[in-house]
Amino acid sequence: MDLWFTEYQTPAVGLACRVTRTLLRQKTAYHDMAILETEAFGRMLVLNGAIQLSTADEFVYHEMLAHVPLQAHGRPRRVLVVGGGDGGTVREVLRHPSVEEVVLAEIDQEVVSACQAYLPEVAGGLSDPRVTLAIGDGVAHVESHPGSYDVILVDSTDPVGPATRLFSREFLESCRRALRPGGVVAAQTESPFYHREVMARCFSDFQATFPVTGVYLAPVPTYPSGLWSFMVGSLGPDPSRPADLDGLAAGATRYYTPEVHRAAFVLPRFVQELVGLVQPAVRP
Ligand code: AG3
Repeated sequence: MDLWFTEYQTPAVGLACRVTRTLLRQKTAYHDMAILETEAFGRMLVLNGAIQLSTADEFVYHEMLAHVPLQAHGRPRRVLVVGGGDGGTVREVLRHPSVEEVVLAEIDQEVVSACQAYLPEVAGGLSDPRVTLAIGDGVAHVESHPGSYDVILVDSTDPVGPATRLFSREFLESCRRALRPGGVVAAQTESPFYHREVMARCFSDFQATFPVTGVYLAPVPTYPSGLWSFMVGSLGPDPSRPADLDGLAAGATRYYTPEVHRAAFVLPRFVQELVGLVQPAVRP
């Protein structure tokens, strides 16, 4: 039988993958969830039709969401992950020797359980003694923890449904208040090809909220357009520079290196224009 899953990334574009096994299909309170085995990308977590990760390329996304802000901070001890119920971001955070506690504020317990069952290489870190699971509303968690975290990582789904509030200026404000001095916030902020308005609005919100901000990019083949963006807001450290400390063991990562960290902030002209870092050029 020839089974295919297609994510419709726009009404006119889809990414179609041949499915060798459907491991799970479940309706939760928040998501229509599937875990699929695909021929091209390994296992995949799909929520409401959108690919959240594949075991072939999740390392790029999770390493870049976690290590850029953690390395910029230098000595993170308490870290919050909002969303990210698959555990991939937490797994990367745990690689930092200075980290003492990671809190995962995820709204959907069923996503956590499914990933623990079917994606152990992604979710395995969730049983680490340094990890606390806070199942519930991430916005409420951030609001009720002022001055608590060195680094906050927003590992959300697309800005539709439950995740919409994670893309609001009020939420960023609460994140700033939840930071300790010198703290850093990073968020996944969609594709510069398909989500220009989201990126433009998000970056102006970051700039209005944090004294130091940055935008960086990484390739994620299974996400819409394959080019993904992240934004970072800092109360002190320059986010584009890894602190001069030997935080990560050499060889612990497959995508992230200090050189990749700095290079990821070098933006193509059209991305600089769309987030307002340069004036749009007048082109013939
Ligand atoms: N969160 C970002 C997924 C966005 C992908 N969008 C899409 N496929 N339409 C990923 C969660 C992984 N921890």
